[in-house]
Amino acid sequence: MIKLFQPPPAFNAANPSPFCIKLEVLLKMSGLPYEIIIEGDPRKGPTGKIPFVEIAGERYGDSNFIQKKLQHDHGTDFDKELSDKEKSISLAFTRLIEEHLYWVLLYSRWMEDANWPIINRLFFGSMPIPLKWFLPNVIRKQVEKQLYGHGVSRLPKTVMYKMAADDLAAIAGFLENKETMFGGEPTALDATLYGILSSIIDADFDTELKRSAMAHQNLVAYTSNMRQRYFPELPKPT
Ligand SMILES: N[C@@H](CCC(=O)N[C@@H](CS)C(=O)NCC(=O)O)C(=O)O
Repeated sequence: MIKLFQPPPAFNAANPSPFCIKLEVLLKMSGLPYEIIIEGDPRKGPTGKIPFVEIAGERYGDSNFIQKKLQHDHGTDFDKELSDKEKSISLAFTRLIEEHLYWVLLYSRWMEDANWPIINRLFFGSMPIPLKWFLPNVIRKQVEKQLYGHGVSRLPKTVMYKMAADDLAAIAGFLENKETMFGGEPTALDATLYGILSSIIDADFDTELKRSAMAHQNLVAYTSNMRQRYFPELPKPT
């Protein structure tokens, strides 16, 4: 049985992490048996990030690496219906989502003063005193450094959010009125896309990103359909 280590649902989404939502959707798509182990500390994983899995006693990190491992070890090819050209498009959108859009999401949650209290409460609220007096700000500083290292936070905020709005418009333009990105059964890209869209659209944060995403009716419908399909137990988003 595959063990999936991730934090519990939060913010009205299946998970506070878009990568955890993605991996859980991939596991659901694969039909392989798995159990969730609640783990909020990324340092317990082999790459220092969540999600991570344990398969036959070994721990593996990184959703993309785990996707490949499922394919290699269990023959679960999430993209078997796709042509080579579609696979190239899938990889390009995956990188757009994970290497750009995700970072703007991270900024909007951790750096915006209006949203920081929500993050602080969820991740640090149950910590004992005196940890919760100083640790949240230490970790927030680390996230600030990561965002600066990535480069996204060096831009004026309006430019950064406009670039993310362009990402969302590109995704919406490709999706059109299809139920999945490539029109057939959901593929790995749909797991990735749903992870980020649910984090933007369903999650209880009032962000510039959410407004940009919700301007695209097809993205809203897609997110709602995917939620119904993979997480029917979750309440309807407010
Ligand atoms: N490339 C990784 C990214 C995972 C990731 O960035 N996870 C975040 C949570 S959304 C994390 O664990 N961050 C903790 C940290 O960077 O210290 C994947 O695909 O799994």
